[in-house]
Amino acid sequence: VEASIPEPQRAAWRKFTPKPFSTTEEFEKETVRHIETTLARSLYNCDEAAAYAGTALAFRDRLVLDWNKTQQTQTFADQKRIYYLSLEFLMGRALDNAMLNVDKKDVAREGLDDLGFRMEDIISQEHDAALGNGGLGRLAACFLDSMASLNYPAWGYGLRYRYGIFKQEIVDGYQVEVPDYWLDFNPWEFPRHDITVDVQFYGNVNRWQDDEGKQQSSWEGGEIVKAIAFDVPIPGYKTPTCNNLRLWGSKAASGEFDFQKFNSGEYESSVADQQRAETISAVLYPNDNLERGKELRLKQQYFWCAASLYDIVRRFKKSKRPWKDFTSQVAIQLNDTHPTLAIPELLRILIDIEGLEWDEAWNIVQKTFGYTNHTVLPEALEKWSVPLMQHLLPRHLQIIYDINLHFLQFVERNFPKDREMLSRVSIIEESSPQMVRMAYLALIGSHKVNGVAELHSDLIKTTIFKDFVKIYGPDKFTNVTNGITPRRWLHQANPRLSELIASKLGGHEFLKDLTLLHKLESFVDEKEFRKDFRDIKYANKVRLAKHIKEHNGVTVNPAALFDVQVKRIHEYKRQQLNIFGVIHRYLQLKSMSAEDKKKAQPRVSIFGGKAAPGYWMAKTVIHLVNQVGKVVNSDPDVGDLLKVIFLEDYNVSKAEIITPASDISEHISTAGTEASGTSNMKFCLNGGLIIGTCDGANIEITREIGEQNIFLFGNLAEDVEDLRHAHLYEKYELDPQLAKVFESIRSGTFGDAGQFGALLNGIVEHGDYYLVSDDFASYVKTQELIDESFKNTEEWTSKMILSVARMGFFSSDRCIDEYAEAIWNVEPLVPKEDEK
Ligand code: 475
Repeated sequence: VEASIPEPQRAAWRKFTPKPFSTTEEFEKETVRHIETTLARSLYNCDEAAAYAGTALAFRDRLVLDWNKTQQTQTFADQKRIYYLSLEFLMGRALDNAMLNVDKKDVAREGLDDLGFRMEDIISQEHDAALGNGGLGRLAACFLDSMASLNYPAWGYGLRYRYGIFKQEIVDGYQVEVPDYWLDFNPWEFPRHDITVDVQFYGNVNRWQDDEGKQQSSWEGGEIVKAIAFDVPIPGYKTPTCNNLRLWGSKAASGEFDFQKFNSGEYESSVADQQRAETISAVLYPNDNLERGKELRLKQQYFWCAASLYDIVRRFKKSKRPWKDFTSQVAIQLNDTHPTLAIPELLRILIDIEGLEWDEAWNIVQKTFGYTNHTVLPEALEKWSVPLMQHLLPRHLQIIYDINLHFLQFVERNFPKDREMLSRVSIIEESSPQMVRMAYLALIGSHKVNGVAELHSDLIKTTIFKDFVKIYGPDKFTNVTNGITPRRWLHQANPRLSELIASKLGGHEFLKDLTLLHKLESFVDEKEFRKDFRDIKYANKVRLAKHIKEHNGVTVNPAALFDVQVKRIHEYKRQQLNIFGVIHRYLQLKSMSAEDKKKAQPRVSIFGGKAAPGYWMAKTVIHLVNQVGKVVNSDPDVGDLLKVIFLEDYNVSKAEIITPASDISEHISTAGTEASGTSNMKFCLNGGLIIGTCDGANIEITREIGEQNIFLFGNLAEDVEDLRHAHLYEKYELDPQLAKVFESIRSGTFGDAGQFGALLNGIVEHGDYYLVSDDFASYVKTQELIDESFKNTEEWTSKMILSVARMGFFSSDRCIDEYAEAIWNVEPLVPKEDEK
C-alpha cells in the first residue's frame, strides 16, 4: 500500500516537521512537557525516575528525527545495507550515550540543574539493557555504535528478551540469580505492531514433481508463532546517521486466544498456547562460551532468523530488482553460529517460494553471508541433534542434507585419495544421535570466515577448520581483530581523561579517529600533563572506593594498587589463578616482619563477574573469593596492605565505573583459549596497565604499546597441548608455592575446606587442564614486578600515558572499516535533508 503523503499536501506537512531542541531552555520545555503530558506527572509529583523519563523522552525525540531522515536516505539511495545478526546485544544504558552523541549533554546538565536535579542521579535511574552474556554481546553493541558513527547503512537484528541476563546477588558469599525484568519503562524501543512475520514450526514436507517434471518441496502444517518488530534507534557520534536495531518479540499467531478452543471450553489450553508462543522471546540463555542443545534455544534461533530474513527479503523485493542483484543490496554478518539457520532459510525462500534453481540460489547465499567465529572451546561449538531438527524444522534439515551432498561431492572430486576427509568435514556428525555441526554449515554457506584476533584467526585455521583451509584455500579465512567504541569506553566512562586528551590534541577529533591519540606521546615528559593524568586516575579510584564502601561495606585506600579482574567467571579465564595468587600474598604478609611490611605495596584485589547458573565450578570460585575477602579484610595483621573485594552484579554500567579506576587488570586465560578479549582494550585505553598471558588480543596490544608497558607471563599457546598431554600421562608435581596455598585452604583458613575440594582436585589430580600450576610461579613473580614498578610513580606514569597514546588501533571503528572493505563491500552514506 502506498502510504506517503501526496505531493500537494507535503508543503503543509513540512511546515510542521518538528525541530530538534537546541538550547537549555528548549530542552527544559521539552522535558517538562513530556513529564506533564506523556507521563501525566506534575511539579508536585516528579521524582528522579520521572525526571529521567522526561529527559529520555526529550532526547528520544531528537534521535527519532535523525532516525527517520536516515532511513529515508537509505531507502532512496538504494545501495547495499549491512545486516548484523546477533542473538545478543549488550547495550547498557542509552541516555548518556544519546546525550553525548548528539552533543547536548552540557545543555541537559544545565537544564536538569535548573529543574532541581543532578545529572548523575538522573543517568543512574536507567535500567541497563542487558540482552547479552559478555564479550560477544558487548562487541555487537560496540559495532552498532561504530557503524552508525561511520555512516554505514546498517541494521542490527536480535531478539527482544523480556528477561536479560540475570541480576547477581551475593548471599553468604554465594551467587544467587534474580530475574532481570527490564521492560517496565523502556523509552528507547518502538513497538511496530504493523510489522509482523508469521513463523512456522514443526509440520511436514510435501514433495512432488511439477508439470515440467521439476522436483518441488513445500513445508506444510505445524504451528505458527507471530514475530512483532520492536525498533531501537542507534545514534552515531556527532553525525545525523541514526541506524535501526530491530528486536523481535513473539506472540501467539491467533491474536489474544485461539477462539475455537476458547469457545469450545478449552479456555486453559488456549491461554497455555499463548504463553508457549510468548516463551520463545522470554529469556536470554545465560551461558557464556557454552551451548547446551536445548529445544527452546533452537526455537529462538529459528524464530529470529526467519523473521529477520523475511524482513530483509521483503525490503529487497520492494526495490523490484532481479534476484541477481540481491548480493549487491544485502550483506548479512553472522555473529557466531547462533544465526546459522539463516543459511538454509534463505535457500528455502529462494527455492521453495521464489522458484530459483539450486545453483543460482546457492550462489546468492554464499555471497550474502559472512561468519565470525568467537571461540575454539569445544563445549561452545554448536551442534544440534538431527532428530530434534527433523521434528522442529523438517524442511531445513532436508536443505542441510542437500547442502552437505553438494559439498561432499565437491570435496570428493578434489580430494579423491583422502576418504577420511569426507567424514571429518561432513556437516552431519555420525554419532548417535547424529548431530548437525553448525560451525561447518556457517563456514560452507559463507564467502568469508573471520576470527577476532590474530592468534585466534590462526588457531581456527590450524585446529577446528584445518580441513576447510585445504578445501577452500586460505583466502576464505581472514582476521578482524576486535575493538571497542571510544565514545562509551573513554568519553562517556572517563569524561575527565577525555577532556584532558582533548585539551592536548586541540579538540575531540580523536573520538572519531582514535589513531590521533599517538600525538599524546610528545607530551609524555610534560610535568603538568603527567600530574593531571595521575590526578584523574586517582579521582576515578576514589569514585570506585566510594562504590565499594557503599556496596561491600569495606574501606579501601585509593592510594593502594587497584588490581581488577572483571569478566564472566570461567575456568579458562582463570579467576582461580588470581585468587590463589591473592592467598599466596596473604600468607606472605602473615609471615612478614614489621620492617618488611613497611616496604610492602598495598593492594586492593577486585573481582566481578557472573557465573552461568549451572556452572558449579565457577560458582565455587565466587564463593572462594568471598571467603578469602571475609578473612583477609578483617585481619588486623594485614590492614591496608591487602583487601579483597567481590563486586556484585558486574554489568555494562558498573564497567563504566570500574574500568577507569584500575591500575592493573587481569587477562590471564590459558594461552590459546581467549579468542580476543575486549576489556583488555578498555582498561588500557583508560591508562590501566595489564597483567596477561600471550593470548587473544593481548598479543597485539603488546605489539602496539610496547612490551615494556605490559606485564606478560605464562606458557605459550604452542606448548599447551604438550603440557596437557604430559599431565595426563606422566606424574607431575604441583608448584611448591601453590601447594602452600592449597594447604592453607585445606586446613580451613577460609571456611569449610570441603567446599573447595573439587576446585583443588581438578588441579592436583585431574590433569590441571587450564595449567594453573604450570603458570603459577611466573604469575606470582610478575605480580612482584608490578609491585615494584608501581612504587616508581614516574615510571608507572610513563607506562600509563604511552599505553593510552598507542591504543588507536583498537577502536571498533577500525574493525568496521575492515569488515566493510574485506567482507561486506559496502560504502558509507550520509543522511540528506528531505529534498524540498
Ligand atoms: C570471546 N559467547 C572473547 C568476544 O569476540 C571475545 C558462546 C556460546 C553461547 C553463548 N555465548 C557465547 C561467546 O562465545 C563469547 O562471548 N565469546 C567471546 O567473544 C568477542 O573477545 O574472547 O570469549
